[in-house]
Formats: sequence, structure tokens, C-alpha cells
Amino acid sequence: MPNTLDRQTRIYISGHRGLVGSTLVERLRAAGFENLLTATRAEVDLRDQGAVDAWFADARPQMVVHVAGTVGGIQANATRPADFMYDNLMIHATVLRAAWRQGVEKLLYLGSSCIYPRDCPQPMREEYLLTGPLETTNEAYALAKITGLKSCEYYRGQYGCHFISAMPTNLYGPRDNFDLAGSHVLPALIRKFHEARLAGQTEVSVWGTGAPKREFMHVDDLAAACLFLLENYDRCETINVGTGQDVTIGELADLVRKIVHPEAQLVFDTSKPDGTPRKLLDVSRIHALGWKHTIELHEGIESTYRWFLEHVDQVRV
Ligand code: GFB
Repeated sequence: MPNTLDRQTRIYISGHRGLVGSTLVERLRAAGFENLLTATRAEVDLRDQGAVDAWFADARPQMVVHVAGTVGGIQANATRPADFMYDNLMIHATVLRAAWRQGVEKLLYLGSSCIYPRDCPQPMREEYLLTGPLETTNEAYALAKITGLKSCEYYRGQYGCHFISAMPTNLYGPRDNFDLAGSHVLPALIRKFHEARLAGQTEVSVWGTGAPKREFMHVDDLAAACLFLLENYDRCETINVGTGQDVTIGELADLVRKIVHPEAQLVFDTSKPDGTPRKLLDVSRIHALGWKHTIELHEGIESTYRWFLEHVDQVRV
């Protein structure tokens, strides 16, 4: 029988304007949580410990879902490693410290499948973390995320904090970043095929060889998993959250092509990096607890494209 959190619990969701944070707020509200706490960057700079401490003392969250961070696709990661390292190191250090000082009852930290070693055996089990060198295109981000994830373990061990961490796979969905230079592959392809169709173009550029494999999960499924873990998980070991299925980038591009612009052809731009050859999560641990994703890739792309069409004037491009 699953546990149920008190719907009056004061839960802080950091990064509530991003893809994951905004979806979590929506999901928790729909589940009846009435005391959700959020703060914009103008209200509190999460890189500033003093500001974060002051905000925590004032807002008094009982639980935290920490999803804020500087994130982006392969190009943003590869070209801005100093920013990705600094922002993420600071953001994770300050929030965890403040949560400990404030006596937060539970904190959920999100890692990322890209922090496993580059040449990890597939599918990737939780215990493979820190067993080999990282992928160079996202090394800075991965190191900062690993530091945050290990910090959760350390606070747990040293101070008895109920800090847990989950490792989501590549995510997509409404309110994603559709900026072609900074985004992840799925929103980039939706936008590229859409714009090619409007312009009457029949060739769409796909970065790399198309051979790398990726696992994609709709962000609504991640939000559901976060609530499930808050209610049902309290262990030191991180836990993978994914679909357990992957596709090649070529197959993904073809799926998007069929949905958005069936007349188009894919043109692979091999001057752009492939990144990690494959990163498929082993999801047997979360399946054994009773959680499984519900949105398959095809329907998820269709609904994300519908959202894109309805919000094309407002999307982050
Ligand atoms: O989604 P993506 O940027 O991130 O790229 P990663 C995935 C794959 O899609 C790469 C290819 O092989 C890209 O070369 N790709 C093809 C494209 N066309 C495009 C395009 O138009 N835009 C983009 N962005 N890619 C990120 C990490 O790695 O994954 C981050 O760098 C983060 O740290 C994220 O963890 C989840 O999956 O390669």
C-alpha cells in the first residue's frame, strides 16, 4: 500500500520555471498539495549561500525537490563548461546546506543519466556511477551533478538527513527549451522540422551520425516518479528513472519527421558531435518498487508537438 504525504506539507520546488520544475508544480497541485513554495531568480540567487539561507529561514519548507540547475544540450554543455560547472556546483551546495540547516524533513535531488561513465555497460545500473571516465562534451555538468548527488549521501551519513536522489534519463515535453543552439535534441528536431515545413524546405539537418542511442522520457512521467519517490523511497542509493527503452538519433529524427513534416529528408551533419554512444538506464530497481512510465515516445512527441503549435509565439527559442 503506497504511503501518502500530507497534502498540507510545505514543499519547495527549486527551478520551477524550467521543464522539470514547472511540470512538478503542476503535478503536485493536481495531486492536492496546497503549500507549494517557489522562488524566482530575482527573489533568490541559488548560487548565493546567504540569500538561500535567508529564503529558507523565511519560507520554512518541510520538503524540497531540488531540480534547479544550469542545463542544456550537447552544444551548450560543450561550449560553456566553466558556467555549467560553477552554476551547478554552487546551486547544489547552497540548497543542500540550507536544507540541512533548516531541518528539512526530506529532499529529493535529481541527477542525470549523463553522469554515468561514457563507456558504461548497458543498460546502466545505479552502481556503475564513478566506475569510469566521463563523456567529454558534458564532463563539467556531470562532475557538478555527481558532487551534488554524493553530497546527499554525505548529509545523510553525517547528519541523518533524509536526502534521496534519482537519476532521470533524457527528458522532453511541454515548456522545454526550443533554442536551437542550447536545446536538447528532441525539441530541436521538433522546431527544425516545423520551420522546414513552413518554409517549404525538404531537407532537415540532424547533428552527428544519427547512430548514438538515447532513452527519452516524457517529463509528466518524471513528475509522477518524483511524487512516488517522495512518498515511497528513503534510501541512500540513487535510483534510475527511465523507460528502459532507447532509439537511435536517426530513428528519433524519423519519428519526428513523420509527425511534423513527412515530406522532409534527414541530412546528417557529421561536423557536429555525437556525444555518448549510448545511455540506457536499467530501471529494474524502480520497477520492483511498483513504478513504471506511462507515456510512450510516439504519443509523447505528438502531444509535445501539439503543445508547441499552441504556444509557438511564447516558446523559448
Ligand atoms: O539531446 P542532446 O543535445 O544531448 O543530443 P546528449 C543528443 C544527440 O542528438 C547527440 C544529436 O548525438 C546530438 O548530436 N542531435 C541531432 C542533436 N540533431 C540535434 C540537434 O539539432 N540538437 C541537439 N541538441 N542534438 C546531454 C548532455 O547530452 O544530455 C547534458 O550534454 C544533459 O549534460 C542531457 O545531461 C540530458 O544526450 O548528448
